[in-house]
Amino acid sequence: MERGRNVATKLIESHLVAGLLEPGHEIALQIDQTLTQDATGTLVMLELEAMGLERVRTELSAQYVDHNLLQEDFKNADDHLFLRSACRRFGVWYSPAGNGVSHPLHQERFGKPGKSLLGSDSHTCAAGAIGMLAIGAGGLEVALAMAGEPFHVRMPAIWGVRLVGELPDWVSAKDVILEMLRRHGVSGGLGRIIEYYGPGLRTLTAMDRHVIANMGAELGATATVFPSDEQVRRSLRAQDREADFVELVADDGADYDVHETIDLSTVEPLIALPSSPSNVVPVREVAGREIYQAYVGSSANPGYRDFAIAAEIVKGRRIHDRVSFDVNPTSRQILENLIADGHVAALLHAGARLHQAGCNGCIGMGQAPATDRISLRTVPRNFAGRSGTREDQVYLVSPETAAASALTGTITDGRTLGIPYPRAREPEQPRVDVDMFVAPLPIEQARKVRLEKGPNIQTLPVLEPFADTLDVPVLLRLGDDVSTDDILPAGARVLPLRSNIEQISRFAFEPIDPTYPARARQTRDTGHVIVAGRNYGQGSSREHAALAPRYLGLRAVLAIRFARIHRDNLINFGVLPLTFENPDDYERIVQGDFISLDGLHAAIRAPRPIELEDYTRGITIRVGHDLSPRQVEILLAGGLIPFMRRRLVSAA
Ligand code: MIC
Repeated sequence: MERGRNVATKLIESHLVAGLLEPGHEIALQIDQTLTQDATGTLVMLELEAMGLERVRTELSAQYVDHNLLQEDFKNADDHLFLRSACRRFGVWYSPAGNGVSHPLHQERFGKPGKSLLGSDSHTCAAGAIGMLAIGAGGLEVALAMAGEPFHVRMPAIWGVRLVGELPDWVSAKDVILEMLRRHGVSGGLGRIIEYYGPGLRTLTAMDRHVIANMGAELGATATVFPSDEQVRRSLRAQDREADFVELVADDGADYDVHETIDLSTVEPLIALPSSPSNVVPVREVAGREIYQAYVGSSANPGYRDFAIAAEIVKGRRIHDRVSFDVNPTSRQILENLIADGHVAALLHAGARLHQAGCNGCIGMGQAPATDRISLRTVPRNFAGRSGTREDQVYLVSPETAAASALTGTITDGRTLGIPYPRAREPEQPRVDVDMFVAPLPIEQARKVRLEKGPNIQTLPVLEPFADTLDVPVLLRLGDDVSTDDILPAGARVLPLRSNIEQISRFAFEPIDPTYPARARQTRDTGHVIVAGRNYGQGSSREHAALAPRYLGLRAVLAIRFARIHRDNLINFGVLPLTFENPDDYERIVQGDFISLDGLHAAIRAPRPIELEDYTRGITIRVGHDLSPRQVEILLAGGLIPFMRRRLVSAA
């Protein structure tokens, strides 16, 4: 008997262009909408220019300016103007600086249940909150989707998480996703779509679901989906968009490949300790530690409710005088509503520092904490140094825990404050402010638009085809869970260089080994490799983490296992991701060894292990890859841009 279909399967089937719906097989998906943000969007627009695209072919593409907001010099400002001109040129919606954070804005303004969304940001998955198939990817993949190409991904296993019960007071959606991270760690979601279902959904609003879906990225999941139900209808109605509501729920008797249950009534306030989102313990276990900063905001807690609850907790009280209480509103619209309802006044009066709507300190764009001092943040990631302070101590928490701790100056479980749990809900009919979104120009006008490029905006480096033989040194040997923040840091110093690969490459692996860029540069023509452990490249989708090392000579990475987006980014920029046939061999290669890989073209095309000679150690190690036939051709061409160019030429 055929089993009922779950929401994830329905979404995949309705977008399937090619491939078998069997976990692990490569499938091609039709993309309806795209999302780009400024830190990754400039490369995407340069890629569209390189492809000679006339106009995007999606149903809707939107570009947000939310990351690079500090303007210490001309670079970020130039990027904003470049993006505005590119939106006018290519037919993309433009959301300017100060309008707000891409993921919640996109969900509220453009998100549609049943549609697919591809975004050049790992947290694009947040829109799964309203029944979208929303996936984060590297910028090149998004550029292709904007050009009308399908997106290729391995068919994930569908992981059904049944929610029962109701969250207790002082516990909110952030604690649910922290509970998932406590149970499964930062690679627990690899190769999976997480689908939440069950009676516990009833009390979770669309923005609560956004919190949970957003940090599915921290589990390494391909996507997270929720059904489109009455809560979704209500959220669209609140944005004057009820007409866009479509019901999308699982069939009766729907089944899943993997099963899990969370009883919401048993979840307690949780906290992720430095420096991984999966170092989760109950807040009570670390209560009393002195803090320097409490921080509310980011795409991981973006709802009106998240700010309103913090405001209600501190209302009429004063924060501790050691604490920097940073409030980062999600959007112009949410800020207006918080002002109208008196919440901003309550926050300010209690001692909060109010910042502009945007990502801000979440990626180290300001608000860096003091050395070795504890910063409690509602953001999605706490990788070491990401805050901008090298010796940071960032803990991930709910808005309740952040606000309670701001008052006491120590890590505090709100339940011990001795005050009643305030009620704070999304307003049924908020003020809707969409005036700052700029609609695409009609095509006749768009054709005349010239891209406005400041001096820091450089064209992409040209990559040559992949070599048949590698005789190269191992320049780095890294551990498990290396993040793209380790590979190519963000922060106010480095983010302004996102449009300039030559400049940004000087920061590659800086947090791990600052000598790498100079050593690597010497191998630009001859090449080098890197050895890594499990879950290599977790975190952000920034393709700079693949392109900058490639520019410096990286040709292959040997790892025990790769994170999805970074692995694809490596291939798209002509770097071969190899895995150890026997994970124990990881221990046998040493930094500084010379290795050789021969006859690679034939070996990569053949489905058999490849022999790697480590001639410093006199050993042979078997490695393999799991590239699809399409990815093999992309790699051999030197990456996705030369591959597409070749395809376009042969089509012409
Ligand atoms: C992040 O949260 O790490 C970022 C900054 O949003 C990135 C994108 C980027 O590096 O520009 C992401 O999540 O993909």
